[in-house]
Formats: sequence, structure tokens, C-alpha cells
Amino acid sequence: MNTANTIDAQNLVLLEIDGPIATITLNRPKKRNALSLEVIHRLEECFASLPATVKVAILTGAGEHFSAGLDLTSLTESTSFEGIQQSRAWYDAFARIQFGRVPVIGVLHGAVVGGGLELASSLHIRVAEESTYFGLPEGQRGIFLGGGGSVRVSKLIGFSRVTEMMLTGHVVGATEGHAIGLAHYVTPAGDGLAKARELAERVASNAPLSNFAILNALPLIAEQPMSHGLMTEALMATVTQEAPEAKERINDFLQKRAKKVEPS
Ligand code: 1HE
Repeated sequence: MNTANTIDAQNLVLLEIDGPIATITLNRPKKRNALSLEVIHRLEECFASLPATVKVAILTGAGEHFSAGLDLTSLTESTSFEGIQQSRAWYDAFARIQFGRVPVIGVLHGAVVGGGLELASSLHIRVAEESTYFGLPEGQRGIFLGGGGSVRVSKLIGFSRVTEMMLTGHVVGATEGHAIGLAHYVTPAGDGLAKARELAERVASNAPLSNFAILNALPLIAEQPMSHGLMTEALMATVTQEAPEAKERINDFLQKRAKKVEPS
């Protein structure tokens, strides 16, 4: 494995690169991977600096928990204006992840709460180990979502569920999270990374232009009125199918050289 570990002097975020797969680890286990502004900046830098050889990334957290959310110590003395700037820094970092060049697969375990769930909702695929629990304790802490969760988590599970979770402090376990769309896969404890690597290999074998369209056109189309969405889709479809790589792949199928679609 080719290991690079140069994101920051404190090693708040670790980066390992193995061929086309980058594994990025939140590395503040003593503070349950609480997200300080420093961690948010390092995370953004890490995604921004991925070499072109990387085709897919896996994001996980060191220790027992994926992330305890916002580092609450950062709120004790911040002004309203600093709070808005902080949210905007989170939006920039999470947009870099969600609308970046590489698909990102999250490996979740333990607490995925508050800002940790906001971060997880910006990932493209979520694998939850059985220990995972999702929560939005902002209501109990006297604050509000501020890392994009009102938009992203609501898009995943609907604003009614977000309302209920925030009002009551309802903590959602891995199985329920899977049923309502917070996780795509549930694995036994310790198997999340292996599942994510298996998925990463499949994702990395797609045509890069298709992955680009999935990450960038699909969410845009979902926001557009139907007439605009259909036009965006038609344009994106034309761009992808005109690429030489698409022609090669389709020809491979027609010549019986490509894999068929099989039930999993
Ligand atoms: C923290 C944080 C944090 C832990 N900020 N320091 N998030 C929350 O409201 C979740 C708060 N955390 C917890 O409920 C628990 O820590 C956990 C369930 C995640 C883990 O419990 P546990 O027993 O494993 O750990 P712990 O003993 O509670 O915490 C270990 C240390 O991490 C301890 O510090 P220490 O100096 O006493 O060792 C904790 O204070 C520290 N720690 N979580 C700061 N979040 C952009 S807006 C988003 C808004 C939100 O995210 S609100 C939700 C915030």
C-alpha cells in the first residue's frame, strides 16, 4: 500500500492511497471525531488535493465512533457572525465532497450525530456497521443544524422525519437507518471497510464521465423543474454517449466481451 499521511501536522485527518482508492480517516478519536473548524478545513484540503490517479474515496472515523458532530467547544465564545462564517466553511467543505471529482463511500460506526450526520449525508454511498446510530441532538443542545443537514438529511429521509428526530431526540439505529435511507448497506461490526472496498472497486471501474454525471448532473436535475431536468438529462446523456470510452464499452457488450447484468 502506498501510504501518504501529509494532510496536517496534528494528523487530524489521515489519507492513505492504494491504487485508485483513497481512504480518508477522521482522526480525533479521543474527542469522538468532533468536527472543529480545523478538522473541516483539513478534510476539504484532503479532498481538494487527491491525485488524478484516485478514482474513488472511502471516508471513515478512527475509534469507536464515526463523528460526534460539531466540536461544541467552538460555540462557547463565538459571535453570530462567526457562526455564519463557520456554517459557510462547512458548506464549502461538504460541497467539495458531494460535487467533487470522486465518488465517496462512508464507513459508519458508533455515533453519527449532529454535524457527523450532516457530513455523512454529503457522501454518495453509506455503509453502516451494526453499531451505528444516527441522531440530531441539536434541539437538546439549544442550537440548530448548521452544516447543511436541514437540506441534505431532509432530502434523504424527508423533513418530517428530521423534524421528529430533532424534536424528540429519537436516535435511529443501523437497521432503521437502512430502512429509511440513511444507509445503503448494513454490515456486521468490523466488516464495513471491506464492504466499502468491494463497492469502491466497482465504482472505480465505471467510466469517469458517467461518475461525473452521477455526482454532478443527478443532484442538479433533482432540483430542476421537470422541463429543465429533462433537458439537462438529454444533454448529459449525449455528452456521455459520444465519449470514445462509452462507444468502446457498448461495443464490448455487443461483441459479448462485457459482463452481463446479474442479480446480486
Ligand atoms: C466532544 C464532543 C463534541 C464528545 N464536541 N467534545 N454533538 C453532540 O451533542 C454529541 C455529544 N457527544 C456525545 O453525546 C458523546 O460524546 C458520544 C455519544 C458521541 C460518545 O460518548 P462516549 O461516552 O464514547 O465519549 P465521551 O466520554 O462523552 O466523550 C469523550 C471526550 O470527547 C470528552 O472529552 P474529555 O476531555 O472529557 O475526554 C467529550 O467532552 C468529548 N466530546 N463529543 C466537543 N461534539 C454545524 S452544526 C452541527 C451541530 C451539531 O453537531 S450539534 C451535535 C453535537
